[in-house]
Amino acid sequence: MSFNEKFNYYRETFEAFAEEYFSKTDEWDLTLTEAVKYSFFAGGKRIRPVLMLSVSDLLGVSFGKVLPFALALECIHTYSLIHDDLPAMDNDDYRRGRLTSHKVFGEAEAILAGDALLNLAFSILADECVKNPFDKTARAMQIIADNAGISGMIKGQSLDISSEKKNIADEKILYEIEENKTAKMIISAVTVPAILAGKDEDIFKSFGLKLGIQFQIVDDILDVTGNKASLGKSTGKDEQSGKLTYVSLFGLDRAKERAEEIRSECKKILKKTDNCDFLKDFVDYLSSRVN
Ligand code: GRG
Repeated sequence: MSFNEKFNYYRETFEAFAEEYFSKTDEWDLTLTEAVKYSFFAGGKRIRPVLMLSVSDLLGVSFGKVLPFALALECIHTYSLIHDDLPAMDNDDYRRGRLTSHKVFGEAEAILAGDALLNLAFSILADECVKNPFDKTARAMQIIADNAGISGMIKGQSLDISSEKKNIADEKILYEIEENKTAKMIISAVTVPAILAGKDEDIFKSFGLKLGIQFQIVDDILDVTGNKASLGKSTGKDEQSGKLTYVSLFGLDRAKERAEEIRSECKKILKKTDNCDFLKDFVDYLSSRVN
């Protein structure tokens, strides 16, 4: 299978599982259910579930076992996008090619849709712990919680907002933002299968960190060079709001060079693992988004 075929296979496997899961949620309040599904099925790339399924394939973890974790992670990711788009945060009108949740359902409903997705994630993970009361399941849930929370994505978002407000231009803080806001969720995607398989997490953790930083720098570059039609969201926002990004600190050319350097660093880490062609191609796929 080519990289694209495999990517689509993982993506469709995830999509079918998510659709089946959400089809059983009709008893929920109608407007809120609609708001939750509107964002969840808005056509995101599903990068985190795809990565989780590919590492599971690599390590021999069954999809049946890992899919609830992928669903929980994508619920957390979707909630973070809904909240990030709110007027109190990035104040965006478009996401995933359509109007943002608060533009369609109003702010209160958008906040609740995000809250519902976050709680749903932990409900799904708790169900897994109840069904499989083993250390590995609880440890996988712990990693997802820590990486999404106050020592992870939320910390990164908070640093991002405060650096913007205080006009901070500091490389150390930039790295902390990239690491926490973006990379920690990617780290969860690639380490959960290793935990479930009882394999060494460290290689996947360091790969996830590098890949996440590459992902964020590519996102910063696309905010300058990309367009709304292909990205599905407004561009030029970082400069407008005075955001601290790799591009704002070092310029576009250096950001492109750095993305290339990190691409090689990701590949170097993968040399320590067998049969990881899909992950190597994934690194190239990320880079290709800006080339
Ligand atoms: C609100 C707690 C809280 C956190 C928000 C996700 C986020 C943190 C901010 C969004 C802005 C941003 C640039 C985040 C970095 C991660 C990133 C590039 C997210 C977009 O992820 P994609 O490209 O989106 O995977 P799709 O729509 O494809 O799922």
